[in-house]
Amino acid sequence: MGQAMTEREVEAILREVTDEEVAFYHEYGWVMMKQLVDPAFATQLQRVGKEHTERQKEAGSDTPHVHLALTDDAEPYRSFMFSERMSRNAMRMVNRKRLKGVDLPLRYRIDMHVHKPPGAAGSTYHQDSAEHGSDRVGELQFWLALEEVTPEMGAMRFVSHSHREGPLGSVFNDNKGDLLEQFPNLTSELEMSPPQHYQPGDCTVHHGYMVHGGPPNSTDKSRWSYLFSYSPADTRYWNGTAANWGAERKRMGDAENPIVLEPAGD
Ligand SMILES: O=C(O)CCC(=O)C(=O)O
Repeated sequence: MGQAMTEREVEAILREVTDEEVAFYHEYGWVMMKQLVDPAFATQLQRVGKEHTERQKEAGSDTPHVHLALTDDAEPYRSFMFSERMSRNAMRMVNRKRLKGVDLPLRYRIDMHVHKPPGAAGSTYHQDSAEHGSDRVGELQFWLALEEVTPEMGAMRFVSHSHREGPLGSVFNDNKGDLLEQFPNLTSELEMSPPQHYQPGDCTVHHGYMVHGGPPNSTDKSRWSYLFSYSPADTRYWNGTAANWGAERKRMGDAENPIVLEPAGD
C-alpha cells in the first residue's frame, strides 16, 4: 500500500497549468502539458499502478486497472487526482464560469492505469461524451504518460477544433466505422494534430467532444499511461453511470419517426 500525500507534497510534484495552456485547450479542444508532473512521480505511479493491478487481478477483479483513485490501497493516486491543485487545473479548463458566472463543483468521473502491449490495435476515432452519454459539455480526460510514448507506440491524435462540432454520434458497438470514416471531410475541414511524443510526466487533456483516436502500437515496447477524468457536478448521464462504456444507444424506427425526406441523388 502506498503513502498518501499532503497538498503541499502534491504541489512539489505537480505544477499549475499555465494561462497559455488553458487558452490553447479552449481553442483547439486539447493541449499537451509538458512535464505537468515530475518524471520521478510518473515512475512512482507506474510502479504502484502495476502492483495494484496485479493485486486486483489475483483478487478476481474484472476491471483491475480501473478506479485507483477511489481506494486508499493505491496511493498516491487518490492524493494526486483529488488534490486541490489537480482539481483546480481541471476546473480552469472546464470553465463553467464563462457562461454561468460561477464555477461548479467538479466530480471524479473515472481513472485507469492503461497498458497497450506491443502490437495492440489502435484507438477508434470517437468523442468521449458521445460514447459516455453525458447531457452537456464539461467532461474532460487527462492522459499522463508514465513512460516515454512515441507516435509509433500508438500515441493519440486529435482533430483540432472538433469539440465545437457538437456530438457527431457514438461509434462503439455500432459497426458503422469510426468518426474519420463516417465524416471523411473532418480532417480537411478541420486539422489533425501532429503526432504526440510524450516523456514520462507529460500530459495531454482533451475535451469531451474532441474527436480523437490513434494508431496501433507498432513497436516492441509497452505503452503505459494514466487516464483520469473529471466532470462538472451538474452533468447528467443517460443511464446514471458515468463510466467509459456509457449507455445503450438506439436508432429511431420508421413507425414512430418516419423518414420525411431522402437526400437527392447526385
Ligand atoms: O489511450 C488511447 O489510445 C485512447 C484513450 C482515449 O480514448 C481517451 O483518453 O479518451
